[in-house]
Formats: sequence, structure tokens, C-alpha cells
Amino acid sequence: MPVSLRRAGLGLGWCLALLAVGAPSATAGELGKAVSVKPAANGAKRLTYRVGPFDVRPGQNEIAYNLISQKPQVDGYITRIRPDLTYLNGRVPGVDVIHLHHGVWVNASRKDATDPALAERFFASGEEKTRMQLPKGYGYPYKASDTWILNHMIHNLTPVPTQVYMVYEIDFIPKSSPAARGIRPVRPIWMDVHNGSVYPVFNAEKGAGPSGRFTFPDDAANPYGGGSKRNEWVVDRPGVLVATAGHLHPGGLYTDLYLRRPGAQIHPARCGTKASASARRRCRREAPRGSGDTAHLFRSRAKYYEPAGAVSWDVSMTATKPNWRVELRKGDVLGVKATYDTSRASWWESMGINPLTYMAYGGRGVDPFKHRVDYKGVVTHGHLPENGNHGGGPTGLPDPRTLPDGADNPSTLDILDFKYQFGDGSLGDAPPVIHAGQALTFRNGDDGRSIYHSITSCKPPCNRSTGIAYPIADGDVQFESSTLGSTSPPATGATEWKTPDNLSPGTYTYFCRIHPFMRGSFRVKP
Ligand SMILES: [Cu+2]
Repeated sequence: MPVSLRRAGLGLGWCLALLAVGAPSATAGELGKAVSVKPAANGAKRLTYRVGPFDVRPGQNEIAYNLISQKPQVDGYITRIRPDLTYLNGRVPGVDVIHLHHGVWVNASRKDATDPALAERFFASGEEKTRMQLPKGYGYPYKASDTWILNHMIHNLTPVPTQVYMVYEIDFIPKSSPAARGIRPVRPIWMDVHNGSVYPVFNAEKGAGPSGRFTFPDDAANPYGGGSKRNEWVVDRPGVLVATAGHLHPGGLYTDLYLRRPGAQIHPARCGTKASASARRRCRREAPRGSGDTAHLFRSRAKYYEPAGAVSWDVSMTATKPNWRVELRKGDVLGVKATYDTSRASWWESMGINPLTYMAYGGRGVDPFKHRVDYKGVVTHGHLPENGNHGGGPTGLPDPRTLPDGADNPSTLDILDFKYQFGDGSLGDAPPVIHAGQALTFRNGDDGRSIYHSITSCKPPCNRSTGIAYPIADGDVQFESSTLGSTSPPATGATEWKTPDNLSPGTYTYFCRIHPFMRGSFRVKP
């Protein structure tokens, strides 16, 4: 093991799965196992690498690590990265079938800027497949001797095994190339509302926050359990931010990046003195944003292509425009927040990260206390065809509310082979019955090391077709088991859960967030 587990971004107590790396066809020379090479902008080469194939077991949703040798063989600069996931035949799986839950590309030869106990996290993506694109003239400095590790979580939403490749396209400028002259190196500045956590998630519960919007950490009761803030970083040397983009889960609306400068004040706009109305408008438009000693730097918005709104992965995040430059001073505090729409549903185990934040040294930045920098961004991609199955169509399955009573007060309800033992919705089973004041105990009877399940309330009838936007955690009465499984995180370590014992009489419907085709119901009687 060439790197310490901690430096690879692993927490203590983790079982490491360093799987064998696949052996693609040997390509000699500087491109290092690239499966395709094309010319790209600004003198770069577009290199496509793939890692795997990975066996994706039925229902799996686990985190694994691979040393990756699929990378350039010479020193240079990376200017753009596009992530993807494909079957062995190159086809991209539907997002309702296989998720790229996340991939984090880690350089174990350097320390991470915002958590030096970790290796450097230089690129990451979730299912929305955000692309990294540095502005012209900047590059992530790459050494052929760097040790790369891919931390990935591939999620099979079905009971069907398959095989996939992790694919990444890199725009690369070799150091020896004339195009490398004058390129300014950037350092990745990972900003995360739960920075340093192996599984950095929080819950945005239905109805939480003012006016159906929940911002973490501001609206959370005790966001860091009494510990120190994890969403801020003290700038360790002067520099210039040159790019940022956020990462959210479905339900996410935007991340905000801000800068606090102790002792500074946002300059008030004195636009009333300008000669013409248009000059005054322009002056107001260009005035710095923020308040007191805190400047607003950028809002990375989730642009949903999803027809049902902010409920699926059919989304693209906005990134900063190529001319965004923000001056950072040593001692400034950079921070990130994330806002979710809680008006329709709960969003369990959500993230709020600006993983694609990059800082350069030297060059000129704009002082965000004097001038506006938080201009609108640009999406990193459009609608992706793998997000075509939205779900929510008719299935012919019965409405559980209309079914007769099922099993009477079962002591436990096993989840086995992707089915709920009583009241399974996909089979049209009658709901088991408990009485007011009682609770129903669910037990994950599948292999809890890799097959996790949840019991998550959804609005009845919750019997429509499964897709990226259906079902969602929109029950009028909210209950949630968290992820039941023995490997924590991402599971909680518990394999059993009891329903609340104070539910009013009625028929309740639920689904599994990990395998949304799994549906169930139970009934509470007086
Ligand atoms: Cu499940």
C-alpha cells in the first residue's frame, strides 16, 4: 500500500477494497493507456481513460477505492475533465438503473488544501456528471510520478448484476509542448459543508427551513454536533480563485460560496452621483454583493431539465464564467452553504459541496469587497440522454389504501431478496396491520454489507412506475429508517428499524431510496 489510508481520504475503521485495476490495451508513450486521443482546445490533447470493468453486484451501493494507472505518462497540465460511466459496450446506463453515486479523483502524492490530513481531492462528480473546465491559461499541474486513487461509489438500483467502466476524459497539455508555456498552475480547494467527513451528508427534511427552503448549515439545529464548523477554510496564502462549481443531490437548488475578511466592509455603491440613468444602473449592477465583512462570491445553481422540477438527477450545475477572478488574502475565510427545496419532499443523505474550486497564485484578482464578482454562471452540460426515464406512469398495481387488511400485527417484517415480507407493493400485497400505539419492526435480511435498504415514506398510492423522478420522499406523514446495512457509512450500521409508534390510523406507503422499485405499505388501526 503506497499511501496511508488516511491520506487516501479514508476514515478510520474502514475496510479497504483496493480492487485489481483492469488492464486496457497497452499504449506506449506519453498518453498512458488512453483508449482514445483527440485534439482539444488551446493545444491540449483530449485523452479518454477508463477504469474497470467493475462488477456491479445486485443492489450494491458501496464505496470502494482503486489505485489508477490510467493517466498520462509525462508531466503537464490538466485543463478539463469529463466523467462518465459506461457498460462494456460503451453504452451509458440509464440513471434509473446504475448511478455513478460519486467518483472522487485523489492525488495521493499531495496534501489536500482544505483538509491536509487527506490526499489532494482534485476532481469529483456525482450522478449529474458535472464537468471541470479551467479558464484558458490555467491548468492543474500533473506529474507522471503522482499516485492517483479513485474513490468511487457505484450504485445498482436493480437486483440485476452488471459490469461497468468508470470513464474520464482529460484535456492534457504536456509540459514539453509549446502550449504549456505561460500556463499558471492551480491548486484544488475542496469546499464542503461537511469537509473531511468520509460520507459528507445531511438531511433536508420536508417542511424544514423558512418558506420551503433549507440551507445547511444555517437552518440546521446543531449542524456540527457541537464540533468546529466544517464548511469554512482559512486561506493559507494569498492567491486568486479562478473557477468554482457546486455539487448537490436531487432537491438541491444552489450552493453559495462566500468570503469573510476580518475587519473588511462591503463598499457601499455610491451610484446616485453618476451622471446618466444608464451609468447609475451600471454602477448598481457592478456593486459588490454581500454584507458587513462577508462578500458573496458565486451561486452555483442547479438547472433542472427534469419536467417535474427539482426532484431528480436530470440537472446540470452552473460553474463560474471563464473571466471570474477573485482575490484571496491570507487569513480570509472561504465558506460554502447549500440550499434545498423542502416544500415537496425530504431529501435524505444530501450533499453540499463545491468540489471544483481552484486557486492560482500570482496574477490579478478582483477584490470582492469593492467590486461585484458573483455574476451568473453557465451550466457545464445540457440534458443527458441517460436521464430519459422519469417514471410516474401507470402500472396497474393496486392502490394499497383500497386493499383488504393483510397480516395482523407481524412482530417483524423482513426485507429479503428486494421484497418486503408483508405488504410488498410490487406484488400488490395487502398491507399488514398494527394498532395505534404499536410499531412495526423492519429488518434488512439481505446481505447488509453491500445491499442496503430504506423505509422512506411516500405519498399514497406510491404505486406508479419507477424512474429518476418517482417515487420521492413526499409522504404527508414523514418517516425514514435511514440506510439499513452493516457497512457504515454509507449505511448506519443498523439493520433493524421500528416505525414511529404514534402514527394515526390510516394506510401508509413507503419505498426504498436505494432501490426505488421496492414499495410497500402498512395500515394502522385504532
Ligand atoms: Cu432497497
